[in-house]
Amino acid sequence: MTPSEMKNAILHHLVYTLGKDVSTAHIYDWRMALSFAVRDQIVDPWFGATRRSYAGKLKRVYYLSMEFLIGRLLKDAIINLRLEDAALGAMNDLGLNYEQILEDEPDAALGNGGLGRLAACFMESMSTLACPAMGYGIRYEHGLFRQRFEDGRQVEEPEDWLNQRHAWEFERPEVAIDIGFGGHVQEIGKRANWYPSEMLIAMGHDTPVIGWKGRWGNTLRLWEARPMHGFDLQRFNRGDYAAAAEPEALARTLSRVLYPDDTTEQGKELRLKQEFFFTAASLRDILRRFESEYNDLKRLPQKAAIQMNDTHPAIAGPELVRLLHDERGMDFEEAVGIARNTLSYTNHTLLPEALERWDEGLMGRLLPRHLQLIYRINELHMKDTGSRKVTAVEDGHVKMGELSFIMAHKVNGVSALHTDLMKKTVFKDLHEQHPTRIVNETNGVTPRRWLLSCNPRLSSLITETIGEGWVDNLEQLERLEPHIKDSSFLERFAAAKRANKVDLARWFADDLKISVDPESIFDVQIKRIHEYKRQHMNLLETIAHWLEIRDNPNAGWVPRVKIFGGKAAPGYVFAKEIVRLTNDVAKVLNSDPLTSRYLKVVYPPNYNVSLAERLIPAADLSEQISTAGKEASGTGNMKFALNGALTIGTLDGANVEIRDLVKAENFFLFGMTAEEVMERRKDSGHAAEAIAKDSRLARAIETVRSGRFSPEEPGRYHGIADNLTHHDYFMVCSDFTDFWRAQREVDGAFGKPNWTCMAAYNTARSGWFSSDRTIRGYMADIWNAAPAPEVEDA
Ligand code: DL6
Repeated sequence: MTPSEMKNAILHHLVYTLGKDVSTAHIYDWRMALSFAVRDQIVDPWFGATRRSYAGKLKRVYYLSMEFLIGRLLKDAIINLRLEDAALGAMNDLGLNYEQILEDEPDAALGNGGLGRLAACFMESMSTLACPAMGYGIRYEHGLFRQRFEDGRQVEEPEDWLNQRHAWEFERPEVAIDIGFGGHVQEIGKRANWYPSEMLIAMGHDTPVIGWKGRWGNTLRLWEARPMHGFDLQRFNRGDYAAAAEPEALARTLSRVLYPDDTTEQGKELRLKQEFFFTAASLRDILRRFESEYNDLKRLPQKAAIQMNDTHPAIAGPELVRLLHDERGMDFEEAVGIARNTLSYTNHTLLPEALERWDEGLMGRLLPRHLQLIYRINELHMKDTGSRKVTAVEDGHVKMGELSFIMAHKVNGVSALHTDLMKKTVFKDLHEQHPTRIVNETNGVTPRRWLLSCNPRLSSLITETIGEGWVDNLEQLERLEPHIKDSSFLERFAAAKRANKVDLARWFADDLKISVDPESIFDVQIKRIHEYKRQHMNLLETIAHWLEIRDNPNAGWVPRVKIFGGKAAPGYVFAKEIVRLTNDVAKVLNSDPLTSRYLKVVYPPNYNVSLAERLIPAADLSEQISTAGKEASGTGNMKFALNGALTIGTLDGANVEIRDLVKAENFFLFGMTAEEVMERRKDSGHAAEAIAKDSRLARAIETVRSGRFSPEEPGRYHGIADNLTHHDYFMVCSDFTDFWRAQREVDGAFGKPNWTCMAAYNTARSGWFSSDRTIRGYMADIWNAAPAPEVEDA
């Protein structure tokens, strides 16, 4: 497409789709017009892919996920369709600011963090690899809350991405599926009819996901909850307006809000309903499609692979059995076998509090037939394995991890270490019973968004050096290695990083009113706020560092900007205290005339995908400092390494594999291993002992306790200080001394010529972390799916 063709398409949509005239158009109108013009280019390859899937009778992958953290889509589509020149040219011609238009798009924040972002990367990779696939999730009216700081405290506000029309989706009113809850079951022999007492409709909205060079396009189908019987006119005519609208409001509640990644009990019933709602709708849609092509349900596993992204869609097991057994008359054991061969399950966490368990009473009330089937699935499992242990139901709870395991033919972890720990801990017994079921698929990230799109300076340098094959074959980055000896390459590598830092510094100055020196180390920790991720350890080290600079301000300190980003779950009190402490520390340090030249803290609010795209290309140092054994994989760690940041990290999650690949000398390792953590935890005095041994740590904790960062409320952080001193489950104190050592090693290395070499090695050796590689692994090891043959560039 030429710039002038693009311009005409934009003007056409401005007038005929948006009903606006050039003289009255707002930035929103221009953004929508550009989006529609780009979307037009997606439709043909997207239709083509669907047609080829049907014509070739290709096996399809169905990715069921409660979360798809997709972020903005406009730039992604432009990049994948290679329309940058056309779009930029058209915008220039129209006298518009391209960057500003891209920035106008709201982030689709339909996820909490890693799990949801992984699902989004996978969707893009499946399209790039021409793997026929469909993503299924919920079209939340409000995605993850918007974070604001008030007096340093996190304030949550509703996120309203759908206030404006969503340019990328196609409404599918004809894809409307009845979903029931509650009611009673009438057993007929071993089968049963379920008569739900509450009904609503799941309506589909399709977003095309276009792969690299537009070779293939898959669909992300998100379900919206609609009432079965809308508005009650009789009640309305009687003047009871609120009651008239009630059924509609109740039904819509189901797809209204994304559950924050929370530990509270409230609202659990709604969450279980959400889980069943989207899973049941997706399964019915999948079976409908299958039955439109084939008439033998035994072939389902050959033609469909259904991936359960975590346990949120775990009800897929019993629901698929119900559809096959109760509704289609298949023998129960055969139905279980077919369901299992079709389903597979990804585990994303070993944290006990994050493993879902549903109260049997609640499950029986909402899904009476499913509970009966869960008991039968359990019995069958006991019979088949000769075990006397009831696995999926315990202490009045249905354990969704175990249920998923039993109903899946493959269960995967998301990094080598995590998979290994899964076998030894949460699924130890099940692993012994099914030794080949657990496999590893280390996570990955899409290089299109996480390098090509977010870091144009580094991308151009890479393409000029080794050609553009790396974009869909990331392991080609290895070809950069010989150039790391070349001083002009290194200069350009360093210049790209520096320019990214200058851009970020400008943004900090303009948007946050904080000035930072781009010559400083940009040290970044961005992720959900959680004790196991140990933002508070990072803060303690910052405080200790600050105190030391104050003691001796002229000791030639290496300047640093500590950058934090992340949201705390609204019900997670300790995490919210960490948020507040970060802001309070920033306030004190940034205004300290003795030290602020050397140390600043920046915490931009509302961390999201777009902010990550801004921060990662400018980072020198990536903080991956979780307590070993707790971070299943991490994917931020991969994005940073790919963009030439060095990692300071523990041997946790995928850090282990990153360090192996980028080599130990290009990684700042510290801390205990997962085994050492487990061993040390046995000593109840571990924290006190560590504090007694390290005066820096003791002083930093005492400074927090003293109220230095909260003079208006000196006791504000006693909770944090006490927790660290007496409890410290996540081993902040025991790892602190080594963390300090590693940070000083960073100071020593930064600014030396070798730093750029180390950074460039990180980029050159991160090719393995492409989500294309991960998806190839799923296709081969789990889905038994093949790419569509002979796809061509659009
Ligand atoms: O697998 C994606 C991502 C991992 O990289 C993170 O290490 C892990 O914490 C995250 N898990 C979740 C929530 N899990 N649950 N439930 O986001 O998954």
